[in-house]
Formats: sequence, structure tokens, C-alpha cells
Amino acid sequence: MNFSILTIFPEYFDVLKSGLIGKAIESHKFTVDIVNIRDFSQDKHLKTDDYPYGGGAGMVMTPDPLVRAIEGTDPEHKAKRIYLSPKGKTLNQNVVESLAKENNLLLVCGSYEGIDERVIELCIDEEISIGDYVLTGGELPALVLLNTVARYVDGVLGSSESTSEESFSNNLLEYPQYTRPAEYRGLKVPDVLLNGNHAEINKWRQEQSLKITKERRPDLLKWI
Ligand code: 4GX
Repeated sequence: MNFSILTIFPEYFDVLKSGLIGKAIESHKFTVDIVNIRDFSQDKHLKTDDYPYGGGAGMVMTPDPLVRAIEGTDPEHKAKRIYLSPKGKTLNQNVVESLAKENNLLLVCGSYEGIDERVIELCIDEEISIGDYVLTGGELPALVLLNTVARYVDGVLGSSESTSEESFSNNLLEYPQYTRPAEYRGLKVPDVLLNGNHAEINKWRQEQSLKITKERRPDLLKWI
């Protein structure tokens, strides 16, 4: 899998050098190409934004550097081209699983009041939102999307942390987890987890999942 990320803040993505994702990139499980949109500006001051037609607060990203960056990075339109925006379809684990089937994702990060609408019309396949709140730019949403999709790339997760047994893969929230010590500040680990009876443990965990989902996210149970 190959990710291309188009941004005017390439240093935001230094965070990809650390953790599980950093290890996976280092060992060539997938590639990430960070593209500086400013490099495609033909303006003498390398400008990438301008005042909005019709007036209003803030600036809008100019179409030409963006379109040239997208077409320069993905000349044959092999990638699914995504614009991160609060107006998009909300990201959830089903959307993540379907994006994980793609070989090439190109993520466009917009700043300020957004990008010229014609870029979306000409170049973008899908708009995706990471949730109903407003950030200063699409960089964090792009990192969130990459992180969630990368977990489905072969070899990124170890077998013990695979995507098949977790929250949302069964449409339920996860049961509580415990590790040593068996008693901490007077609080005991539930007995059932100590007795080694795996049928009983699985039953308990399923019950706990259902209970916490009913309490906190009843909306997730609507499909049952
Ligand atoms: N989920 N942002 C996009 C620029 C912008 C402003 C207005 C379109 C219209 C966001 C989110 C998000 C901040 C990325 C504003 N684009 N993206 N950016 N929530 O808040 O995806």
C-alpha cells in the first residue's frame, strides 16, 4: 500500500517516524510520500492561498498549486484521492476496512477556510471527515486516516493485536482488560479471569461487551 499526503505543513508528518507505524514504514510494509504543495506553486512568492471571492473571513487555498501537486503525484489517477473535510462522510471502521482494500491513497490536507471548490470537482474522489468538530487543517485527519488504515496492512500488527477480535469488528465495545497484580489498591481482578476456564472467560467477556455497549453506545446495537 502507498500513501501520498499533500500538505503545506510537511513537518507535521515527522510523527510517522515513531511507534508501530514508524517501524512498519522502516521495514517497508507500506510507503508514505509527503508532498509539499508549495513546491508546485508558480507564484514568485510561492503563495498557495488567496482571498475568498464574495468576501468573508480567512483565506482559501488556490487551485493551481493543488491541482498540479495532485496530478504531479498521481499522473495516471491510480490512487483514490481523498479530501479531509468536515463536510465529508464520517470515518468509521467500515469505511476504514473498505479504504484498506485500495493500493494507493492520496490524501489532500486543506488549511484556512478550505480549498477552491473546483479542485474537489476536478480531482477529488471522496471527501472524508474524522468527526463533527473543526480543526485548523486536514493534517491531523490525514494522520488519523493513515493510522486506522495502516493497521489493516499485512505485518503492521503482530498476531496478538490483530484487527479481527477488537472493538467494532464485532460492532461492540471491548470488555475490560486486566494485568498483574491480581489486587491493586484494594481492587481485585474478576475471579473468572483467574480460573483458566476459557469457555467461561469468553462468556464473561461477551456479557461485559454487551453491557458496556448498551450503557454507553446503544446506537451501535441498532443493527441487532
Ligand atoms: N475531519 N478540517 C479541513 C479546511 C476546510 C474548511 C472548511 C473545508 C471546509 C476536518 C475534520 C477538519 C479543518 C480539515 C478545516 N475544508 N477534516 N480544513 N473534522 O476539521 O476532516
